[in-house]
Amino acid sequence: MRSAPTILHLDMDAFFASAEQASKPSLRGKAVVVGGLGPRGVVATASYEARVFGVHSAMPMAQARRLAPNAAYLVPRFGFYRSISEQVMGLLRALSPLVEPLSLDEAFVDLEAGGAAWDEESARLAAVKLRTDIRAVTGLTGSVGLAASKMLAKIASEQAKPDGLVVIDPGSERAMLGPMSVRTLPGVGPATGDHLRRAGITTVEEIVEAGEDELVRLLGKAHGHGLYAMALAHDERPVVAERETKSVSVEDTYDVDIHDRVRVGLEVQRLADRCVRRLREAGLSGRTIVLKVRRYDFSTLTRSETLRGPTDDQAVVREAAARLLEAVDTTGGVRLLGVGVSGLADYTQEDLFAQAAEERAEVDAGVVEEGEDRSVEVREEPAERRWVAGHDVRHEEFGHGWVQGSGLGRVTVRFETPDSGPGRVRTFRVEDPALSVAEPLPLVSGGLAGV
Ligand code: TTP
Ligand code: MG
Ligand code: MG
Repeated sequence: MRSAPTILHLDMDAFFASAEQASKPSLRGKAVVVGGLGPRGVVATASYEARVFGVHSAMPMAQARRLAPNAAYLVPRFGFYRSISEQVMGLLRALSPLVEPLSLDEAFVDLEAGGAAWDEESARLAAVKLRTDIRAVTGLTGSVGLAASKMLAKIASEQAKPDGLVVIDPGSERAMLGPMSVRTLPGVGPATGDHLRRAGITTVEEIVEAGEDELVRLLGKAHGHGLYAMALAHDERPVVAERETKSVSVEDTYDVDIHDRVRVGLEVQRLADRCVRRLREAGLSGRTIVLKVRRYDFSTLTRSETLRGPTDDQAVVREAAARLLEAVDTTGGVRLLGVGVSGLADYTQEDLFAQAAEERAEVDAGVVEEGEDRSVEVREEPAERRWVAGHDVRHEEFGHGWVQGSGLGRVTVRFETPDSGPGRVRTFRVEDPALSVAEPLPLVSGGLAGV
């Protein structure tokens, strides 16, 4: 392990909710909950003001409404968050060629590789400047951890939340990790956490006490060995900009074409399970699930679906593959099937999967036909669903605003912009011709100017 804390981990604070607050001045300092508003909707995230009431990610929306009835409830705007994410990742890439994004709001940076830092002091300076730049460019805050390894840098940024910087001094790692929950360690999700708890292991210290042999007995060779090393704070994983392994996939060719739809479904499940096994063996998880089908006439097509966070969960990969299969015509018979996972990461965000699996409507679905241009399906929006809570609109007379609510043939709009004060609310008929859907405005006027 290196001797200076030059691995940086950044994670934006209450990302979706903060983006909404920056976009809508009337919501700043208020409880904001972003998530699916449908009957099975869950919370994507809550502003820190809403967390005070106990609202958190992956909680059913109905429960959030009971806890925080006066919060603002908004539908996620992934395109908007992605554009902010690109600005943030751009700032990170200016620091080092080795930037490893884990999700829209989170990445590792190897400061040493970019020459941006070589010891604790220079690392601290780079981190302070980064946080200032992020604020200037996006108007949002991010928390930063600095340490000598990826695992510890991530733990540090968690401790720094919200809007802070924490440096873990090399040498102090083991004492710090000892009393922490096993769930702090990478690769320990709810399932592994439960498994360890049943064996009487709840803290990192207890992993060390149990010993490597016991861990291997409980979790298998690769996982047990890896986790034991993490518990000792041994983490040599490099920050990788471009993963060498771009995807993990398995496929089978059949001697006789399969015609039976049920059998095709079972084969796809089996392949999904095998693929997950390979993924786990490699200690990876991935965001994009790919289904490959070669038909009786050798026409081959692939379908893919991108989840909001990386998964290595068998049920999630199975479900995604089954959904993708639904859209494929196999009536003539199939001669080859494959299931793959790409968009690989070595961290999983397990609460994301449950949500991704539940809320199909909000999953980014992409369709790739071999030999054709990449095309993304766009669904027609029904007229009555045009005014989505939280989305931006423009009125010919009153200018830019956002939908505060709609129903009974009316839509309520609050007219404000990121650099205005809190705005006024007006109500219109849903079919008012002066009102149209608008793109989000940049959070900081001038965007990247000066950076
Ligand atoms: P996180 O970084 O986990 O959470 P956060 O940024 O909202 O809050 P924190 O300050 O604790 O980092 O996730 C980033 C975004 O990903 C989050 O704003 C919304 C989305 N997300 C989901 O959609 N579902 C989830 O279950 C989680 C955890 C996050
Ligand atoms: Mg975050
Ligand atoms: Mg995050």
